[in-house]
Amino acid sequence: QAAKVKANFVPAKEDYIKVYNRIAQILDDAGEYDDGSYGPVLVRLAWHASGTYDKESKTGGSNYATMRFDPEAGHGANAGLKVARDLMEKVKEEFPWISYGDLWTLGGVAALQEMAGPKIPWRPGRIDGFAAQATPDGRLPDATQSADHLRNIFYRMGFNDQEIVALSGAHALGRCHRDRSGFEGPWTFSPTTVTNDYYRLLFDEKWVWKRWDGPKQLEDKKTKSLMMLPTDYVLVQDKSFKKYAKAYAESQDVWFKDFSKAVSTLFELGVPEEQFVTKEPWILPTVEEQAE
Ligand code: CCH
Repeated sequence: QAAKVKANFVPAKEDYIKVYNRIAQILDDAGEYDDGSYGPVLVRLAWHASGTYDKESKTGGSNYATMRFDPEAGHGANAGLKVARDLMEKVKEEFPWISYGDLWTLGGVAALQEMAGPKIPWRPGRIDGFAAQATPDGRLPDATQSADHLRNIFYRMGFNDQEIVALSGAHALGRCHRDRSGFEGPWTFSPTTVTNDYYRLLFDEKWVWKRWDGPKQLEDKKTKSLMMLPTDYVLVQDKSFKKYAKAYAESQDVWFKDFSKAVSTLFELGVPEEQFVTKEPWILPTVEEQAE
């Protein structure tokens, strides 16, 4: 009888808000982990689950949550994301009706919004797929490469130069981990708050190649405590990218607007329109707004 009730359960917006709130609680369970929040790694999970999309073959993207399966789980780009998948598994146990694709992208939305970012329009409808739908390695960007590579990877998802630059500002958050990517350090001084500091720092600081035995990365000459990947630095070297990076450095509002739109699109890559339960994406309230 209980199983039958569960099978007939049709979640409403309020139910997704409950999941959002549970994720918001988990963000702060981080304790000594990194900078005290699981937010950045959850954003990265949502992005890597979505960024495998190929618009030509219409494969990859967030629909089937194929990073649950090997070999995709073990792809080099996904190193360290087990932390995030395990956190989301706890939520899945409490809300078994939600698909993994919805859960992981909602995790990204909750993390960004709760870390003072813009609202990310989101809607449910992703379904759980199978290992056979997992994507081949090499679909996510390689940080050691140049502008051509960034364009190849992001154009394949359907994005343009402006969107590439807007999405990259997510590196205001979190850090690189030696034991995950090989790179080391945070991009900004406030890695658990969504700000346009990533762009500001790219222009305002003097960036020099770090002398070390690790992969090629830059450090800020002044404090040597921040980093940029070769692919981050490309945004102020390539003429077309630089124009957008400058605009985002000058206005957080302009960036928030473009970032919100691009992230919302990113998280829906690979999901057939007819699968979504609503035409108009939802703007979910933050925990703070719900308390008002
Ligand atoms: Fe990223 N990212 N990312 N990134 N990323 C890394 C960490 C984060 C690239 C490489 C890396 C986006 C785009 C790119 C986040 C969000 C986004 C790391 C360190 C590498 C390397 C991983 C580690 O060691 O833990 C490259 C190349 C690109 C090319 O464009 C986009 C787009 C987004 C989201 C919209 C976030 C957040 C992190 C921090 C994760 C953490 O654990 O702190």
